[in-house]
Amino acid sequence: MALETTLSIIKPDAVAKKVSGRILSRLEEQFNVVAMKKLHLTREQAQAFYAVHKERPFYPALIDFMTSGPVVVLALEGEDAIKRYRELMGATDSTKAAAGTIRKDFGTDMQKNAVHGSDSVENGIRETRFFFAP
Ligand code: IDP
Ligand code: MG
Repeated sequence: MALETTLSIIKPDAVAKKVSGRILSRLEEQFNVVAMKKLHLTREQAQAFYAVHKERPFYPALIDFMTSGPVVVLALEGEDAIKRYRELMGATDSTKAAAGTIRKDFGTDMQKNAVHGSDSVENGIRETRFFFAP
């Protein structure tokens, strides 16, 4: 195991439902929150952040969703943080996420799934740098 950094975004659906504080509590229990800010993503920011998905059919709707309201962005640090945070988040489809996961408890469906999390060590570093200075 190694000390890793992963990027979390509390998405517009969760912020609108006023559960960002409850989600933050779960994150703080397991990770060191090294940076955090609330912002409203511009279309340019959302398009650049999700550029890897730009050929996917859900991409236009994803950009609309991610720019529909404010988000909370957090850099999380911990041992094995990428995998451990993916487990804490749950499956992409909130309706199929395991009991006790953030997406099961606060998400709605495949798109409105409450949180983002990096999927690899490299993307954890890249996505953290997208939002925060070193
Ligand atoms: P992840 O967030 O679990 O890593 P990704 O495949 O990286 O899932 O997709 C990024 C985001 O795009 C998802 O969290 C979700 O909000 C949205 N998304 C992914 N697949 C679909 C889909 O099939 N329909 C609608 N939205 C989707
Ligand atoms: Mg992903």
